[in-house]
Amino acid sequence: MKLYRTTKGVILQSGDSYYIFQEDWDHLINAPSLRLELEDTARHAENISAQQAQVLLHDHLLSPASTQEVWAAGVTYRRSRDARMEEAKAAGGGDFYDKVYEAQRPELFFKSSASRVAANGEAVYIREDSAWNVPEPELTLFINRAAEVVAYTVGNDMSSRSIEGENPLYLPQAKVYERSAALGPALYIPEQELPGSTQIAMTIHRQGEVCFQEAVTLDRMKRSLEELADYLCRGLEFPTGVFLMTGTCLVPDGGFTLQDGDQIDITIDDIGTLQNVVETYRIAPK
Ligand code: DO4
Ligand code: MG
Repeated sequence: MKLYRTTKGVILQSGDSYYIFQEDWDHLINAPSLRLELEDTARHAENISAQQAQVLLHDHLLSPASTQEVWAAGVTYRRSRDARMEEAKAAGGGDFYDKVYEAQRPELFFKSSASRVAANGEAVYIREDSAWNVPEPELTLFINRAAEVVAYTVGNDMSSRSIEGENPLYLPQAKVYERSAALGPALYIPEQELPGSTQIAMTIHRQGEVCFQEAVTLDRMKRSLEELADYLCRGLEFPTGVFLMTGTCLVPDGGFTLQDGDQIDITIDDIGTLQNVVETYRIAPK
């Protein structure tokens, strides 16, 4: 089952059927038995055609984060560790990434408030003061107020590698800025846990040509999803739940940096495709 937040109401997709209904999003996604709740909703809500649903989703889709904070895990895949050790070597920060990859406690950092998140189809930003910018395609968990992982979405943890590489203490500036997080298009509520064979794929188009394309499976992650959720909820409560990006394994080579107009497509099996176009964020002069 998939849930979409739109300006016209909540859209539920169950198999090939679509339903629309009015309900408070935060209340709904924190329901104690979300799948059962949605099965019940499907029996009473207004049925709409796939074509009507596509029009609503095209014109009125919002990000799945209405009030929820977005957090992120780092260095959960070997590829991310290696790339970051390389970029931070000159600054003397390389060892920290290796240590956190091996440590019991994962790296977790605050990524975005809900109001800064880009929805599917909206622009994601790169910073004007950053020379090296990359997208990070990440399976993203929705953890409800009771600290249970109940749904998944596609996430993009946009990052400045030049700022992070200069000094790991600059991580918040490399990671947290306007529209540096994208989520969507839907919340996927599966019957069972996601299999390790779940594929995360990213394609970047520049002026109509593919300039990056790679894919990886979830079983390459060093940590379990539950472990990440558990650490996040050890010292924090989230009254309306929280989104947690789970780290990247797809890191473009050193010569690659995003440009204005690049189109980023991130697809995760069964969950969907998150598509955003890149823009440089310029603060208007005061
Ligand atoms: O340690 C810096 C961030 C790592 C990260 O965002 C990732 O591995 O996905
Ligand atoms: Mg990341």
